[in-house]
Amino acid sequence: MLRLPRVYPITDVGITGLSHAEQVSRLSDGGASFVQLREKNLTPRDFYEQAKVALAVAHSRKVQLIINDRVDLALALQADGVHLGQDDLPPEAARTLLGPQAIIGFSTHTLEQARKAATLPIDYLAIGPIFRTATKADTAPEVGLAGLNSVRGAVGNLPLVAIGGITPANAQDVIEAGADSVAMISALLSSRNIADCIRALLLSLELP
Ligand code: TZP
Ligand code: MG
Repeated sequence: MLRLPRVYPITDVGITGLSHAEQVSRLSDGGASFVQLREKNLTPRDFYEQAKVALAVAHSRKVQLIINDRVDLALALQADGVHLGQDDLPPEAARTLLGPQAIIGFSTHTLEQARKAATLPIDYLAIGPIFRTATKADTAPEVGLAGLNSVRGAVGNLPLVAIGGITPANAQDVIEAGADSVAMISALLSSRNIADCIRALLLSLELP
């Protein structure tokens, strides 16, 4: 069973103005051991080039790195895995392509989707948006802490990542509602010092 760190950082070039590689470097300085690269604007060719550099940085620091959306890039780069949405390649197909060792994560937005996802060949499930977020356009309705708690109950001990509107101020509540890990984009990446921010979060959310 995959053991995710309490904080699940996701890169965003638009928010930071930094390359994916530089974001991985700063996150790793703050203690991140797992990062998702998320890129919605570059061509596949340019994302491939950027992800290649980011992966070299990650692996030189023993950070696991997974790629949002693109199974082809994950495969070509030998990344640690992929994070898929409801409209991406199905997790079964990704598993066939990437093999048993790859980390495959899958986004869900409702209890029903989460129930179905729990039967798929995935390593963790993401549920969100938990709260309102400006980072992703056209998100599904907010799941809320009660919704998150129902998902926790429905998916057994499958690793569960909560995403959407999570900040240092509400992260503890999200963990208490049943998430194993909190994904963060804007709250982490728009902080003055990314490394200090994730370091403090990892410390505060550590298991007792
Ligand atoms: N999926 C659901 S909400 C979201 C994604 C990618 C955006 C999360 O960003 P933030 O800034 O942590 O709210
Ligand atoms: Mg996606």
